Amino acid sequence: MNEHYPFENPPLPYEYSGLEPYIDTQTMHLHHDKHLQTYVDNLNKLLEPYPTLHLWSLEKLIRLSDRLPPHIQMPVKNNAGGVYNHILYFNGMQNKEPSIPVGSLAKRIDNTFDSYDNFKEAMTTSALSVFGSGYAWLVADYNKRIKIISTPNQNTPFSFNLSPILLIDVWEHAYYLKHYNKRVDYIADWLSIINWEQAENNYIDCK
Ligand code: MN3
Repeated sequence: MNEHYPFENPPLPYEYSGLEPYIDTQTMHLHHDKHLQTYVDNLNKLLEPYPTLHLWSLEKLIRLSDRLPPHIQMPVKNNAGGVYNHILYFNGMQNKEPSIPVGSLAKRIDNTFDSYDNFKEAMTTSALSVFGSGYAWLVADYNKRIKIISTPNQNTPFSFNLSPILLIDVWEHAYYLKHYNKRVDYIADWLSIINWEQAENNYIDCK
């Protein structure tokens, strides 16, 4: 699923209420069923007239957006980014196990940030620094070195040749119903439900 056009909105990997009390059920309904669905629908509408693009993956559409017909470059990049980022974000959370780094990524976080607490602080600072809408990311370069970056709008780390490991959506729709304007509280809640097994898999898969 979602190898190429027509893209679909995959179901959440947990119940809508599965992240309570950190992220509320209503936010998850709106975020998945309305926001992500809109990106999926817009992307499919944009690609529909271009059969030659129907076998392109999401990642290829984002990475090679400058090879698309000029007038769809920006909207495809934005909407493909919206689909890619949200699926990664939803898959990157869980509320079943204690949320602590595992495997090779846990070691790398200790080496890079000295401690998990320092990592959390750096991630919080980055997520707070996003002006307006965007994301904070843990990413890896081609040497598997990791760092934290932030991006505006629906941009992705692919523009910098970096591979995503995990991300936090700091668009207000991700937290406003529960956390109001207190982004810092939402970040703390997100840090409690990171799916570190998934992050480790993403790290292992980094090219
Ligand atoms: Mn969002």
